[in-house]
Amino acid sequence: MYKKRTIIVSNRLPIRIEKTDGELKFIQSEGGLATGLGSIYKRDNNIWIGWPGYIPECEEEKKIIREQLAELNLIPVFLTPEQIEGYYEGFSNEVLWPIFHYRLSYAIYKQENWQYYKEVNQAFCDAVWAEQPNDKDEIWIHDYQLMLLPKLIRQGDANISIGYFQHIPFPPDEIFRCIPWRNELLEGVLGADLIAFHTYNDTQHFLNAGTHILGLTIKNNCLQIGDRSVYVEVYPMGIDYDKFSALAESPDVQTRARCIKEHYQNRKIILSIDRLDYSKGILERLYAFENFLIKYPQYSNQVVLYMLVVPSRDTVPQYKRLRDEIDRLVGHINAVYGTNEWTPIAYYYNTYPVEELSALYAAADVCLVTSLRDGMNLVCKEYVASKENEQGVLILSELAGASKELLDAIQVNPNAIDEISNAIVQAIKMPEEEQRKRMDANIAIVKKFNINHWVRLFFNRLREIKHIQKNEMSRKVREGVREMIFNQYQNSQKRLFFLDYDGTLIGFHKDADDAAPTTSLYRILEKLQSDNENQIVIISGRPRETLTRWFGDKDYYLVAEHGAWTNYPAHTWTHRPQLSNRWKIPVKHIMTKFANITAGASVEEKSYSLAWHYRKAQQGLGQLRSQELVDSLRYLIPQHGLQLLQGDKVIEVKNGEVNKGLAALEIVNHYKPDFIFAMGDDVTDEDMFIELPSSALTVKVGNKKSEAHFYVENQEDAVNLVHYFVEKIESTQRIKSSPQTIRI
Ligand code: GDG
Repeated sequence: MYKKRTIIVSNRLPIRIEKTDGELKFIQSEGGLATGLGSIYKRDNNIWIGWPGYIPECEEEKKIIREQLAELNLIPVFLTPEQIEGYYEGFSNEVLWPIFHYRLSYAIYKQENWQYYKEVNQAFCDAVWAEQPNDKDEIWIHDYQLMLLPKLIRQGDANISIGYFQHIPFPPDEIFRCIPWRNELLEGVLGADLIAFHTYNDTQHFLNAGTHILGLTIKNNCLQIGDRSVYVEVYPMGIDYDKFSALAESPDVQTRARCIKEHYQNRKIILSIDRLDYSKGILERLYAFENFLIKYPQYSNQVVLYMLVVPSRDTVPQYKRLRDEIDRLVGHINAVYGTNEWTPIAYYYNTYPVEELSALYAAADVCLVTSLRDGMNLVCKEYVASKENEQGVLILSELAGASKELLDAIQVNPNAIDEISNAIVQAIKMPEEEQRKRMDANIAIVKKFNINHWVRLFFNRLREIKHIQKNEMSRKVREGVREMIFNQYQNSQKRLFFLDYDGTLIGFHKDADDAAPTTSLYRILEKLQSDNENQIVIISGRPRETLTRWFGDKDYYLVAEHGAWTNYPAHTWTHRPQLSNRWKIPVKHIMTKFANITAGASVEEKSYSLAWHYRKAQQGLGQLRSQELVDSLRYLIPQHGLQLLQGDKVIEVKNGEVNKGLAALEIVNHYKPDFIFAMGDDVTDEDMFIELPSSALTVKVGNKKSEAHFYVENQEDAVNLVHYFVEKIESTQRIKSSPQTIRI
């Protein structure tokens, strides 16, 4: 039996390669992601693909690295210095990073860097395919450096299982829109089946980008890409809780923590740890600390800000400038406010072993996180995990993803300098009991939603989604289904075809009158009707005058206004008896009011219904107003026994006794067909799918939730299906009528 594999792909492998005295050393990363995924990629024949962070000197060295990494289940993607410069530093860090952290003015758009980004994503794709994955395997792609990869991989296998997780924020769609290559980036990510972010807001921004920029259709958190449903969800990343909590308790770390406290002579230690990055709000933190020293001079000599900044990207000019500014500000504060016995800020630009971090977490009275934007921020979670038996207070930026989970931290706006200074005072003065209560609440969250939980949830959901997609696929009209329908067709003699009009036989137009039948549609319908055993029924929401204009001279039966009018059986129009129209006055009043405040919206009056169209209204605004309209109409609906239909860019209110289902059923009961085919795209067609006998072959246009047995992807495929019947009918007629050759 085939054992499925998990393939992790990220920009960097969870390894560092160092060369000392001509010897290569492989140092495994202790980062959160490496730990969380460690239990997966090290197992069986699972693998992790990524850049090893090292440029080999020759082919021979590449070979050695490849072999050594293979033993650790790691597959390297080697990059040239030009590729690293263009793809990583140029595009990822100078376009995507600033834009995704809401820093539009920091973005530098260079076409050549985009070319490198595409080239390297392709190189990653080649590396994935070199491992020959199949659709039983699972691929998990990490982060913004590889946004094109999901689609590139998908092109090699339509069914392969792909998850994408983005560790940094996703900005509002109007910010994302600024990137010249935004469509390609979005389409790239949408190659995945499950796309996940740390916070709900990020998912909403991504969904908005999908609908507003690419014009995709959406249902809840699911975007439709052709016939594939792509889910966009929230999976806040956790940390290895047990590791951090055990480390903080260990005797060595405890001893070191005591040393640190003694070194600072039991002054209150305010800790901050971040990579050098403008998104982390390091300068703002320093301004706030200075403000605190000015505003609360009584705390002079009683606190120390221990600030560890981890070197990062300091070849990028923006980062170099930031580093210089931090150096300057720290120097300024220490020089102006420090004394002989006291230096307010202990600043280190360095990387420490994790044991030292742990001791700092254990020793710190306050942890100060002031990110201006942060996907999650793991430092604050590590601090919390180190405080099972220690006191401590977390001050957390409300603009870090972690703030959505750690509600018991003191939350601050990182731009509000005064608010941060006050929060420092609140933290220093916080009674022990309150500290414990808040910390315990945060601990409970960090402990439960740990890194293993995160990995488990993600894979479970990816599997569920593949299952949902598979079910959807089995409902899709493809060759097997078409043949089955045609077999039934051939074994029947009295056939009814219920065909909805707009969105089924013809595409939507901004102007309803432009949606007249085309010559080719007439031709197809004529051919279908030309078999004496076939009977077409056009069943539509359109007024009867329009249907008469378009189909009045045909043998088809017509049902207008969702069933209020029908020309069955005598080809003359009759309407359902005793329909009241009194409700129209208040409903029309409300609809007109909304049409008057929404440019591009209009009210259509039919004999037994009123429709509020917003196809021509501004994207988003039309949707919003339609919802407000629905809310305003809500109380009138039950009062007058009405039915409210939310169709494609239309809100329609009609008499409750009128519906396509009842109209179709009446025809069926009278006509007594032995084959029923019904196809439609709208909510109004659902009534028909529900009411018709279960043996009816019902087809929904568009892969939306439906009572229909089958679906076709779009309006073109709906017409193609009718066309398919016609061709089949013609070819079987030809066979029947061609002279038989007699073999002797
Ligand atoms: C991105 C997103 C998101 C720091 N200094 C040292 C050291 N660290 C470790 C910390 C922590 C990690 O680095 C930093 O994680 P963050 O989450 O704070 O930030 P980013 O690196 O920007 O990560 C971020 C994250 O992805 C995960 O999705 O939370 O929002 O920007 O684990 O402990 N580790 C060691 N020595 C150090 O000096 N050993």
